[in-house]
Parts: sequence; C-alpha cells; structure tokens
Amino acid sequence: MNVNETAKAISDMSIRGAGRIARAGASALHDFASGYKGSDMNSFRKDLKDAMSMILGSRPTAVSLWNGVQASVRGVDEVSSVKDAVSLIRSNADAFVKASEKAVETISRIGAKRIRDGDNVLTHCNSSAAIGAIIEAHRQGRKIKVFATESRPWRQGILTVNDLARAGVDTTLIIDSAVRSVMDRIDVVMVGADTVTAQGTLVNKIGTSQVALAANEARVPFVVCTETYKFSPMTLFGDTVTIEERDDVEIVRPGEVPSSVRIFNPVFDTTPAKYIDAFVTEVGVIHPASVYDVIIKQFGNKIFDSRE
Ligand code: RI2
Repeated sequence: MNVNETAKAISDMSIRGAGRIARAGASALHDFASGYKGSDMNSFRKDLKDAMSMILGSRPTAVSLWNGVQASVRGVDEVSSVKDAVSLIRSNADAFVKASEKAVETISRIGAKRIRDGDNVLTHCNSSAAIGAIIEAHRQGRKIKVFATESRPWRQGILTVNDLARAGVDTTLIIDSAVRSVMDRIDVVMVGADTVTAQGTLVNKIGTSQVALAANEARVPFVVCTETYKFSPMTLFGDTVTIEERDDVEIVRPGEVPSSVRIFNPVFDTTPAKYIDAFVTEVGVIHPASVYDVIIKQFGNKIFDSRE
C-alpha cells in the first residue's frame, strides 16, 4: 500500500490498533523506498520527509507509529546514495515488522502466566497484545471466562468478542458502563496500550482509566500488555501525549441533538502509574517505575538523534 493510501486507512481507522498502525507505517515506507525512481539524494530526502510526515499525521496519539517510522529510517542520514537509502529502509522496515510480530507472540506467552485456572478476565477495546495473552492462557488449558467491553463509539469490543469466541474462549460482551457491575467477579484486568510515558502513565482507549479505577477499588490487578515500541521517548523530555479527538458523527446522528450542544469525543485517556500493577512487555514484566529505564536502554542515544 502506498503512503497516501496507508495514511488514509490509518486515519479512517480501516487499519487500527497501535501495533498494526506501526507495522502499516513501516510497510508504507518500505513500499515508498522500493518504488522510488529518482537517484538524487536531496530529492529523496525531501520526498522521504514528506512521506514520514504524511504517515505521522494520520493519527496523533499512539507513539508506536512514530517509533515504527523512526525505526524504518534509522541510519538513512549516514548513507550517500539513493540505492543505499532504499535498501536500508527496506531492511529496517522489514526488521521492525518482524520484531513487532514477534513481540506480540512473546507478550502472549508471558501475559498468559498472569491468568490462572478459573480466572475471570476483563478486557477493554481490542488489543492484539492483551487478546494474545488471554487466548494463550486458554490454549494452555486454563478454564477462563472473559468479559469484554463494547468500547463505544467504534465498538472494537465486537472485534474482541469475535477473536475470543473464534478461539473457543468463554466470552461475555458488556456495555462500557457495566464495568463496575461485573468487577466483583473479575480476577484480573488485561488491556493494551497506545502509548506509555516515561513516568509509567498509560494512554489507552477512552474508558481505560475508569476500568482501572474500578479495578483499584475492588483490589483487582490491572495488567497492561504492551510492546516496548509503545513507550514514548519524547515524554522523557517533558512532551505531553496528544489525545486524539474525533468527529461528532461518531457519537450522534445529524439532527439528533440541538446544534447548541457541544460534542466532546476524545479517543484515549490516561491512567496514572499508581493504578497499574504491571506492564507485560517482550522484555519481561515491568513495574511502571521501570519504564524510564527501559526507554533509556531501548532507545539510548537514538532519542537525541531523532530529536535534532
Ligand atoms: P494493540 C487501540 O486503539 C486500543 O486502544 C488498543 O488498546 C490499542 O490500540 C493497542 O492495540 P485504536 O486504534 O496494538 O482502536 O495491542 O484507537 O493491538
């Protein structure tokens, strides 16, 4: 898929999910490089910059997209020919996609250990990392029940219950406002992440923080399944995460409410570190206070390079 098509598919949510959009962004840069016709390095750099901006502009919140794009172009500044730049981007992007898929598999295996036989699990929205862990626990023979929220307004919960039911998991769909009603039956909450800040704050689908509050009140462990490329290096420097707001029409039909009524449709919310028991990542189970160290270790000097 070319850069324009990918950016459009990400912004209209035909491609969605923080991991998937990161892989789609990397793949679009791979295809951009593969199809590049010119041989002038200055033009290539300019066209690459435009392609990156277009992809990055497609959705503002999930840092996975930024990290996927940065990983794909790493080292391009040091090569002097278009041919070398093309081959570098192709191999970088391929490596990112492969590592990203592998990370989800690893998280599924590690995350499954947090689900015991007989557990009732609650999940919110549609996270491939969280669903992977749940399905792996089921595959290993644990008898579990899953409650999945509808996740208004896009209703990604419908995807989740389909994924789980297809895998043979005992699944119950609930509306978002039923979370507290079922919380006394839940043993563990497992959700995904769009972005995790250096301070251990989770940015995830709107409603996640309410789920975390309800879990905290009921003393239910709240576990986040996340690849480390959802950790945000820029939050080390005090940058805040932009919370995407989407169109009114996702919430109300035209004419349904008076035009004087304002509609507020934030797509994500933030859950402070104190409500999070663990981040399950491909490098292990991490306490929120350790996110800072992992960012430094994973991104190192590259953080500074990419910000210059
Ligand atoms: P995986 C989704 O965002 C959800 O917020 C989900 O928790 C998160 O991405 C991570 O998903 P959206 O694209 O990468 O539905 O674990 O707005 O699949």
